[in-house]
Amino acid sequence: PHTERTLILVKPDGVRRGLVGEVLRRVEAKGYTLLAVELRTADEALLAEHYAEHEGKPFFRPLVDFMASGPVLAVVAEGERVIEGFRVIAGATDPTTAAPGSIRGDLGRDWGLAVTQNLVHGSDSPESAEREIKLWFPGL
Ligand code: DAT
Ligand code: MG
Repeated sequence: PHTERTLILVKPDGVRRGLVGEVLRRVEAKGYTLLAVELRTADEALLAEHYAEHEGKPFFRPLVDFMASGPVLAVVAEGERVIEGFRVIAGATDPTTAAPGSIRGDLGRDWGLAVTQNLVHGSDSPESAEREIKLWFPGL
């Protein structure tokens, strides 16, 4: 067995569009366990830290501004290879080419060049997951 934890975010576009339940439904239907779920508006410091790997890129500032534009649903989910598994459920970064059946492929609408508003975030490695869970849920 390879039980892991991952950090999932329903981004402000997903919350605004009422897709929180839809995302959680897909996570639970797959068999992952929810360990923490919290709706909150993140401040810029947290978001800059969360997206530290993208600092200096042209989309960094718009990305942080967008992520601070409203509440996000922060989730810690646990399960067998959940880090990779949720990335598959989320689909490719760009909603235009994300596969049908994935959250971004089925529901993403930010087609075109801007891929900032793509509904969800999922940690991309065990190291990222540990770092991000500590950041969003220091007590967990
Ligand atoms: P992912 O969220 O699939 O892990 P990422 O870590 O490369 O993608 O980028 C983080 C977020 O930044 C992504 O969800 C949307 C935004 N983003 C990435 N590339 C972008 C680009 N070229 N233009 C605008 N936003 C971008
Ligand atoms: Mg990423």
